[in-house]
Amino acid sequence: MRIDVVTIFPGYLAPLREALLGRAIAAGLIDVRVHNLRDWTRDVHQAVDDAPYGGGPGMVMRPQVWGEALDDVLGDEPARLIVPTPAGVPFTQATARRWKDEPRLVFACGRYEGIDQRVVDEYASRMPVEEVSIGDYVLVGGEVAVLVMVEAVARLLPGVLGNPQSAEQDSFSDGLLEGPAYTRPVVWRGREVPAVLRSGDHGAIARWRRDRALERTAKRRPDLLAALPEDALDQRDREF
Ligand code: 6GU
Repeated sequence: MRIDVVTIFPGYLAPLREALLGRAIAAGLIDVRVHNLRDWTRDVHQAVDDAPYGGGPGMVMRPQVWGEALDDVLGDEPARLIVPTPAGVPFTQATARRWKDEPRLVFACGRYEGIDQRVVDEYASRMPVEEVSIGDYVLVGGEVAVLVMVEAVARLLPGVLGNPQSAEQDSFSDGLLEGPAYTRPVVWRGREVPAVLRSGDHGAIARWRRDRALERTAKRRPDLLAALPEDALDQRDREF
């Protein structure tokens, strides 16, 4: 998968080269290219923003510089354009699953009060464009949201995770939060690892894990339980 990020703070994306993502890049599984929006300014001040029409606080990113940058970065390789914004549609695990099969994602990071809306409207007339938010809080710009989204997508790509089963068994993959996990020693500060996990009874372990996942989801995310499809819970789940 090829990933392009256009931003006025390229340094913000440096963590993409660390750890799991860094290894995926080094292994050639993803090709990440970060571009500085200011490279496409033509004025001496390299201005990327201007005052909003209609008044109000903050600044809006100018359409000309975005248009030139995106025309160059997009070239003629088909891509999906992603615009991170707190005013976007929520990014979820389902979004990550949908994007993982795309050959190319291009992220346009806005700062200030956002990018002139005509940029989104213009590119939406030629290609798939999505304005997405990573949660109900406001960040200073889209860069951190891009780190979040790229990591969520990249770990679903074949060969990126050491054990592909981890991606399948995660929180959200079955619509429930994952329950607690334990490792050695059996007793730590007087706290014991639940006996069932040491029993070797795989059926009992699976049932216990399912119950803890249901319990945790009911307590922390009742909205997720309510949203499960009709057939997601079996009789035994309901009894729990
Ligand atoms: Cl994608 N961008 C910004 N600036 N703030 C956010 C966000 C994105 N998602 C949640 N808050």
